[in-house]
Amino acid sequence: MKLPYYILCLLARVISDVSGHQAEDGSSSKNCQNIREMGFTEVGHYVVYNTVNNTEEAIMIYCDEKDGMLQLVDREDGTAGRSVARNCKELQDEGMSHDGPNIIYPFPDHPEIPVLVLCDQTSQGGGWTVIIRRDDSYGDLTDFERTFEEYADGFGDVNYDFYIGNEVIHYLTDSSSNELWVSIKDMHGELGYAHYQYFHVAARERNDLPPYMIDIGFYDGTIGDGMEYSNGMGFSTIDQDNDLSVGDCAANWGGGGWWYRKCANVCLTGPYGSEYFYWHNRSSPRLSKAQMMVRPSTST
Ligand SMILES: [Ca+2]
Repeated sequence: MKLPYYILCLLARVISDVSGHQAEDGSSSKNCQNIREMGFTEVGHYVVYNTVNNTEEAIMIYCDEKDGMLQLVDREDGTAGRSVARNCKELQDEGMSHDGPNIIYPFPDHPEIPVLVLCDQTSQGGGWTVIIRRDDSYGDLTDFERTFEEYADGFGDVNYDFYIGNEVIHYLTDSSSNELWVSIKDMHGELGYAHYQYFHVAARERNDLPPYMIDIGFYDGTIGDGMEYSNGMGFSTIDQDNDLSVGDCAANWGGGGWWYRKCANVCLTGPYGSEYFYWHNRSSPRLSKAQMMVRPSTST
């Protein structure tokens, strides 16, 4: 099977966190309990082996102090099977009840491919998959001046600041109707949110649409409908100008990728501390923190 480049990048990103473990007697770990019995006590991702149709299948699990077998579900024969959750809402349905990183399988054509994401299972009922997080209090800040390919693949660290990637955002929002929750903290410490009952990012390549076109609506919140101005726009980066400006918004606005029009009322990817990391119509538009997260719509 030939995998697209962005998926190989995602795989490399996830697998680098992981190592396989085998007991001294040669038997393979099947779950977090086995991992612990072998002396590993750290929370994190581990590879275990389950026998499926007489062959050993390597799967990745997330072992946590509280939830133990978070990433495992029981098969009918009593052995542990891999979670098939496509997003953090499905992980919540499987029992994940705290905030933190976990593995999802968001690609319908490649359901075997894991992606490490950050889940928020406590805000507004939980079930949220975080798609971007900025926080200028982190010690080693991630650079958001990136190419179109980097924004497609995602970058950063889910434990700190990161962008999940437009491929993942597309598939997360394409499988069902999704809502979006944006939370910000400005330079004066004021908090606010914007909630959109509808949020969709189209595919990278569709003849009739610009790449990763945003479709967003049904706002409520405390900080104003800053995203509406971007509605219907494709995604632009320093090396790919899909905006309606004569100039190049991404290149001229500090380097962040965004759904620029001429250019934008809000931007959550601009450089930390700059006027391009901001939410409009505020006494203090510059931001210190920002987060966007998505969840399958609960209302019909
Ligand atoms: Ca332009």
